[in-house]
Amino acid sequence: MSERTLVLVKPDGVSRGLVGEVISRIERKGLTLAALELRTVDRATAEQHYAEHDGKSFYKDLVDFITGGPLVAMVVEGSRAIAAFRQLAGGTDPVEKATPGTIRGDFGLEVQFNLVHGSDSPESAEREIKLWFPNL
Ligand code: RTP
Ligand code: MG
Repeated sequence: MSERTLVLVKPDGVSRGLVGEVISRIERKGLTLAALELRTVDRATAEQHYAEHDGKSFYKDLVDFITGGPLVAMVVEGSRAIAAFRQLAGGTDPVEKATPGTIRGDFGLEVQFNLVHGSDSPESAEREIKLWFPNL
């Protein structure tokens, strides 16, 4: 059964020229693109996207960072797409958690600059796809 997930190449991934690398890994895994757009996100959208982290110590830095430059938002589709992309991304901390062979493990050093986002559950995916691609 096919599933959809919301993937972001965050501003650090875009500025480092890793958009093609991320898309290539998604495609090689066997997942497909249902939507894709380069955009600079406004504060309200970023705050809704990361609402679960409101109040945490890193929340303001996270919203500042995600709104600080263009990012690539996409809807990725395929069998078990949510878990499959989280596997490609690797753990949140690129050094402590992500292993080599994952996007964060191969290209990241700092938890704030961990290059990509992927929805973490079917409920998150539905909410995030509605937020980023309301017409899809
Ligand atoms: P994401 O939502 O961006 O895909 O990342 P995630 O599920 O792996 O991690 P999550 O817990 O949802 O955290 C969201 C983002 O907040 C930043 N963060 N900073 N201790 C910290 O400074 C800290 N913890 C989390 C990361 O950029 C993380 O991706
Ligand atoms: Mg998350």
